Amino acid sequence: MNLKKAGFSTRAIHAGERTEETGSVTTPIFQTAPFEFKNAAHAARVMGGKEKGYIYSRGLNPTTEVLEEKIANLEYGEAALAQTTGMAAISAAVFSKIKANDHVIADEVLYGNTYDLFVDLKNFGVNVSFIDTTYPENVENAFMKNTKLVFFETPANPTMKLTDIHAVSDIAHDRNAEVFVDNTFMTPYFQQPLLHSADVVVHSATKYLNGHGDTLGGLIISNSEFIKKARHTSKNVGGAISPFNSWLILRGMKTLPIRMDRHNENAMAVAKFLKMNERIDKVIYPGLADNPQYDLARKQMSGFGGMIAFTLKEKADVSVFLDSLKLCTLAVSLGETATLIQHPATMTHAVVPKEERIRYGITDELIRLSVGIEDVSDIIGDLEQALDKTG
Ligand code: LCS
Repeated sequence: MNLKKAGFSTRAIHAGERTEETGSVTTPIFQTAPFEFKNAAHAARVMGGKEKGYIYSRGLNPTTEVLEEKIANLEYGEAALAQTTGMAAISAAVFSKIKANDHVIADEVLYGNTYDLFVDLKNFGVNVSFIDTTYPENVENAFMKNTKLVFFETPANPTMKLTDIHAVSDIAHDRNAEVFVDNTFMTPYFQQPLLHSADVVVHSATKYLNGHGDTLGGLIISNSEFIKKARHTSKNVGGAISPFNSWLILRGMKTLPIRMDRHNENAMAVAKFLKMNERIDKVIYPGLADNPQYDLARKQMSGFGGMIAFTLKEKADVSVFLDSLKLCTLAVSLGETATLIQHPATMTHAVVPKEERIRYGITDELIRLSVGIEDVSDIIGDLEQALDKTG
């Protein structure tokens, strides 16, 4: 069957899968570090890149390769590289693109460690401007002669603001720079940045792609030439994922479409509930029709996902509310079956200096909710009883 033309769910299950050698119905876990060469001449051909072959799992592993082929298919890329964490994927992608004396434009709202990575780049002679990429004109104005890369998340962690992938890609390409998009929150089920002209997509596969909160993982998707460079970087930096973790993510990805539909449906109901509650000031969910970026959401996303940001009216209510929850789990991470809730200012974004994070909208009153796939009445019931304890 031509999987390129098959529907998303069929591709999520079958793309890349390689079972023909043994008849195994699921992809086996090749839990090995090295691979045996047939003979010295074979070793010379494989080591010299004249023949494809497995050498050592830091570079290529058959189980991980299936994961790479599956995500490349789903994101409409030519190739992909799997890494041990989302941060390993982001750093391998960035290190494969930029060098000393380059300039990078990054959105000011990024997952805390991604932000911190870009701050640290100055130690390597790379100049980074943090701006609000929500407004494409800001990106245009931030360009310098040596700008090589524009990096953003859409929706952004944790404020849920969106960036117009197509508009920013057009601006960057006119100026000889590339656009990297972190697609963790949407997954390829709801958003395919490469189809909106982005050059590279990165993921924390720890989140929705794996979906069960039991492994870390990261992915880079792009054209074959870029992935070749990234694989070279990864071999030197050493970010290879373990075959077992690749297998867990592969297993998770097979149910991605049905999980995402449920996350989306539950989050919409929860966002509508939160909007009506008097203890709450603002609810930011791209699927709410009065969200200022609703039109952009509809243009570049086919669903709105499971992530919601909201602010309580009173800062003092934050800890009372969080401590009163019984079903929603107080934990970082996101995108798993269970509903997770956290306080960005003291948790995921504690590394961002206070003044900056407040300027970016990561205030002390902001709460981030990763709506799970439990019965939505139970999620809402738990939020309601905890909100009732505040004030
Ligand atoms: N990109 C985004 C958008 C993320 O949310 C995260 C992690 C990463 C990249 C890094 O991925 P990792 O290395 O953890 O696989 N976000 C987390 C969060 O919001 N809470 O804990 C981790």
